[in-house]
Amino acid sequence: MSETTPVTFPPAFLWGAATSAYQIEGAVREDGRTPSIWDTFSHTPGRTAGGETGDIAVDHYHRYREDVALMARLGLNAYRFSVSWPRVQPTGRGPAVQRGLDFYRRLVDELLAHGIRPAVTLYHWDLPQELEDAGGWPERETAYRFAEYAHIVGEALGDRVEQWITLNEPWCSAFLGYASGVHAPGRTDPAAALRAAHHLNLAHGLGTTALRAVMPARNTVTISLNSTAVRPLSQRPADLAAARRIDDLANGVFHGPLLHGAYPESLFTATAPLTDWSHVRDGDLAAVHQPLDALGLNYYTPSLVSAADSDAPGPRADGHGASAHSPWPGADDVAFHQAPGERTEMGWTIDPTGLHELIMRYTREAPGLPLYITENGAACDDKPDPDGRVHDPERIAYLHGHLSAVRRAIGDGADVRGYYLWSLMDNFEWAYGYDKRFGAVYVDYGTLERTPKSSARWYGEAARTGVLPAPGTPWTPDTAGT
Ligand code: GBH
Repeated sequence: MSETTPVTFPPAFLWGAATSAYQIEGAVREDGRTPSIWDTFSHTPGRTAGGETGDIAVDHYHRYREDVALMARLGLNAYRFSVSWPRVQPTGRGPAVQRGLDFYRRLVDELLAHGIRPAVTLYHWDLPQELEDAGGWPERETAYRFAEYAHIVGEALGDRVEQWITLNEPWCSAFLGYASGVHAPGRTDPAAALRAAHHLNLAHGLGTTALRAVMPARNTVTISLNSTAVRPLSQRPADLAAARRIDDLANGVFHGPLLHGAYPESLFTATAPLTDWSHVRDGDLAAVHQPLDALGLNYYTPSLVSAADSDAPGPRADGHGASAHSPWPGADDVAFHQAPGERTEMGWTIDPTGLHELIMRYTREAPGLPLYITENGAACDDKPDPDGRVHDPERIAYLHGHLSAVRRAIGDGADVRGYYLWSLMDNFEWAYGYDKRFGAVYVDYGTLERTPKSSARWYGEAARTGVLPAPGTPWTPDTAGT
């Protein structure tokens, strides 16, 4: 496709935006909600930038009608949100709190009334604190509790929501939560993180079975993975081996059981000093290996790795974020490098070829399975102009590049059915607090007023027409519309 050919998508393509409960809802003590691990973590000094929390976030719990109306005005036809587990089951066990469920019933009704298709994520990192106190994801019991919770939400919303996602990015839950500790619950125990990864896989499998038992057969169940495009720094055998190690820990640990019913042998070998994997019981892999209706992919940036002894030049990034502890159990001899190219405000290199590469990998590994890009987007240095408008040409360029990569993959035979921009609006960016803005809609954190950025108008135009507008005019400052 040449630069000037219009980039056109199939008519049924879903043009969505994504959010998650703790990042937007606020109202953390209302209607029976109890603390999740993210409430505890964000209220622990030193855990998040500036000690920021999701106590108020962007107050979506009270402003959901306004937010849905805004999505409809922009022209989106899909919305991915998550349900807060401690709103529905405050202790992580037992009967549901109806007031908690009612919020999501109202939200779904509002979306459907505006012609927006809801996609529900059951778990976007906010484990009820009581379940963490009982051991959290390293304990098998948590997977059974998740299945019960899935049953409750499936029963309540299954008649109106067709698209279901069990877990968001189990890699982050397991390895950022329990190994590097930069995410809640902030533990730094690599063996526990590997157990957590298995119990998250098990939770997905048991949760899928529970959902299907209570929902109409037309509904679809999937999982959103932050699969990683892992690139070796060079073709040296040591660097290729390092890339394979990270591929197992980033991708194989989930793709293996989910798509093929087995963990990679090489993962067992590499982690043998940490665990004998005896927490994987007979029958678990069959439980995890449910036929999926689709696959969800969240993509931001590729990873560039080498053997730690590599003498290659160039700046280094350790891939550990703010922690001295690695999120990669058993891979202390692997070095992470900054991939070349422009970066977003997160410091993540912008590289749409990684998205194309992962879509084509899924197409090979899971033939026939429809794919959704369940998150993709960029943090930019957004500031309102004196006239109050917010212009974000960098985000438009990012979206144009990545949506073009999606379109290219469709041309190459991939069955991508939709795209959810991360994120609908600026929100609580976990350990980074409110400083990193991922929204297509700007939020003034003083007034909580919402203002669509130029990228929101650009994306809305793409959603309404099915064609990517050129990234330049009329989206540039002087000519952009309202
Ligand atoms: C997603 O996580 C989350 O689902 C969403 O809630 C969040 O707001 C959004 O992305 C933006 O962060 O860590 O330097 O080695 C994405 C988490 C980002 C983790 C990329 C791995 C690799 C770069 N992933 N990261 S680095």
